[in-house]
Amino acid sequence: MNTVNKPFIAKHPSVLKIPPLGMDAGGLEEDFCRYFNHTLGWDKAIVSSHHVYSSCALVLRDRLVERWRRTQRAYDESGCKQAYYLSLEFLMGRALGNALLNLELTGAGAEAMRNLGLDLEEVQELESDAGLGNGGLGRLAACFLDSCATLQLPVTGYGIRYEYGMFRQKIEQGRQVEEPDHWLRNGNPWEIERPEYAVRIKFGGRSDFYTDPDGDLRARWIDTQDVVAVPYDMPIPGYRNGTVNTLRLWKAAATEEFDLEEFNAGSYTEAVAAKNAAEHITMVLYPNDASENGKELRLRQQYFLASASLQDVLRQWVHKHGDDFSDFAEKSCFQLNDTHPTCAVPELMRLLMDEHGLGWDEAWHITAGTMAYTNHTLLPEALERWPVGMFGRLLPRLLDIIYEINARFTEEVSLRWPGDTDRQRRMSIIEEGDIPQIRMAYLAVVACHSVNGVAALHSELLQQHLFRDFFELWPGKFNNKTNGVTPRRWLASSNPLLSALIDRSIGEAWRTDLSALAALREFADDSEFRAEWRQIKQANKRRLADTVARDCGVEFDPAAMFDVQVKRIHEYKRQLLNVLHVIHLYDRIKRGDVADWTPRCVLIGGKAAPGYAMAKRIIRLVTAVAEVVNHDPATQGRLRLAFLPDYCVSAMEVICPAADLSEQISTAGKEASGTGNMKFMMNGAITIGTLDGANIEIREEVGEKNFFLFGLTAGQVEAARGSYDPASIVAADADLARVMHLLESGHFNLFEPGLFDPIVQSILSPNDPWLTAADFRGFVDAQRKVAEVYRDRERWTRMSILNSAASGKFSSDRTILDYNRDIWQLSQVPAHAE
Ligand code: B1H
Repeated sequence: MNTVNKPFIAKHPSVLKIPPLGMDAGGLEEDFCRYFNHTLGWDKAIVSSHHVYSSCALVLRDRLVERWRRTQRAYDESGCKQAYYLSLEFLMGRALGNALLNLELTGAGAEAMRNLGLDLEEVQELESDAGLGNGGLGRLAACFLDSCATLQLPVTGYGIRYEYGMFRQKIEQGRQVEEPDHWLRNGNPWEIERPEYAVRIKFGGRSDFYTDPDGDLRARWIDTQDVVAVPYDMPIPGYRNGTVNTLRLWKAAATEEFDLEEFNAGSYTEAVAAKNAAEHITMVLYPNDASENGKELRLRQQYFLASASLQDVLRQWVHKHGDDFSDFAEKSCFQLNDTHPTCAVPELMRLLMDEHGLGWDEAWHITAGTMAYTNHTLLPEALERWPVGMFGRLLPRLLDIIYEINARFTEEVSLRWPGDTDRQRRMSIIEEGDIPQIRMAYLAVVACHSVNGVAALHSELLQQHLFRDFFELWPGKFNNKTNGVTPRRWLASSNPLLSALIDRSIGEAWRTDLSALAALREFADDSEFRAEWRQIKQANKRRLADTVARDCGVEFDPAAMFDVQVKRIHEYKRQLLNVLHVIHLYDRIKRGDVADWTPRCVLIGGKAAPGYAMAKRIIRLVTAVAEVVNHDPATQGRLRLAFLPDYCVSAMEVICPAADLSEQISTAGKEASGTGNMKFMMNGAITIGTLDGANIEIREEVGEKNFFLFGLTAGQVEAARGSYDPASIVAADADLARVMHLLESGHFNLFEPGLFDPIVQSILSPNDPWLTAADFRGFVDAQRKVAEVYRDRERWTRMSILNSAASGKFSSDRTILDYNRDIWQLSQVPAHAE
């Protein structure tokens, strides 16, 4: 490592004084002007709006850094146990509003901006989302960091600093078009580069076995092509508690000598190309929420993250304890966010054995003792497998270690079930076949001391199906941790009007103890309170209607019911079922079946993986149906449909406060948890949903009367396999038959015949895994009930309030306390007062 970049340890005490929280307001304006005039905005020729935003961000960052230092010092000095959340995705969204809220500066910030003739909300809009994630899994990681900081738990996030995050979605001629998301174009004021902590990452080469001076057989990984990982730190402020945790993101860079070697050989352009290849590793986020498997670059990303993060943790350990790892497992815990960072298992073994001289048993004890695995999906196509050949070429030393883990594990299985070779084959980490594959989920289960699912049903299904054999072997490893979302971003910050009403009614404690919202229950019977609740929903709906008008060109009437489904486009999530319902409503209107009609505006939004043709076609269907419905005079005042382009974190902040009805209609057993469902519930939307994922727990909390249930259960879905006959379902249901006829007749694709044939075929296929036709009747009936209840405004409002009131369980604070109680066992460590 470059000596110039060695950390400089300051001996002098900090000279910075931090005023108490909320008293930081003084000086906001001056500080802003200083940044704007002296550092950023000095070129008067360009009055750049992004300089306004950057100046604001830097003013706040200054107020975070001293607290950041003190928090990290408190962790370091207390010698407390620490946890590391390893994730290929952190879907952070915007940081400015969050920093203001957590520093208690929202009001003062707005005033400072006003005094300068600026509008804080407009400034906030200038920030690009940090879209370093696909959807639920990445956003969960972001909510968890917020909760850990708020609970003052010593948890560090480790991820990748993708140059390009989740693609931007445009809709052109009704179709999804992807555009690169160059979110760093204008710089990122929230990150601090830490070149002094850069580490080397090995790829390729081979294992070399040798006998050390003690006569022990050891291995080293040689002839490698190395890449450098450079950390960038982002501050994670707790809610008004002085704590600032760290999200450390790694960027890939070429090694210096690699450049030089090539350069000295006279091949300057090759040297530059090599540099490029190295930097490719962290260039772009893979945009698949249920992955396309087997891409080598993706494996490079995964190993890069695992190795860099582990080396970083071990460096800090060795700095304090030398090569004595006897307490390491008691003081550290790694939470693996799905199998994506599971290379951490063999990598920790390698580092401990090859680099720090430990024996296998000791290294295994530490690895198993520190690693915990969260599974997020049962979908077979999302279960990661790596071809042994590719893995061995890229990470030969890790493959040795995986083989050894598997050999020892297989031995354990054969001792437990002697002669059961079928079971040995079933449970093997290596799947044999023409192309042998490494089953990453099995590797994670074998190596980790804890395996959890993300909602009660999901955890149950993991034990009964995917990990059945393993559950038999080690029942104590398995546990559930129902997901949650942070109420700071998803209620306090995104819904200021409702937050203020709640504060006035029951106090402010809910922001850090969401179960306090239960006190809202008694207000459900207060008609004045209900009127206020309704007015706030109306105001939020007007704001969303503006967005929809601007981005979709569709007029939404805030007096109508806002029926919303926003999430990744995937067949199992059944946006298609939603569209079939819209077509059915349209058909009813055209038939004149409009007595006691409830006007409804249906909003659908979400991104399709670029290679997922069926998902893209479903988007095309939404836009085609919208085109017909919205332009038919008969639907005026009754029905609107819009597809919202580029659904993302900051869009959800406008959407969830404005929804009346939350669509959570996945095929039962397929959605591991869902987290959008929780954001909607907190903001007083009522759910129409299947018994899937966390919906089940949502319904339990709010009571069955306040939830619109429909559809097959996971058990019934399972049982339907082999006997499903959609054609006869269609034949027996006049409404569905009419909907199918409209689709088949080309009513929505007059100029593109055949466009929706694959969709029609999928619905009519006996092999349709999503059972769309099977749940149509139940869905339509439940929607009729929804419409009827919505017409009774007082009743609806009561249900809306009761949903918010019952959402306490779905705070990520509760989830994190569960992780901490059962898996991490960290102490809460307040930041140093000075
Ligand atoms: C979830 C993923 C996922 N489950 C592969 N699995 C990915 C799989 O890039 N990849 O290869 C990325 C993401 N994401 C979601 O996790 C579940 O579908 C949701 O039900 C759940 O709420 C969320 C958080 O647990």
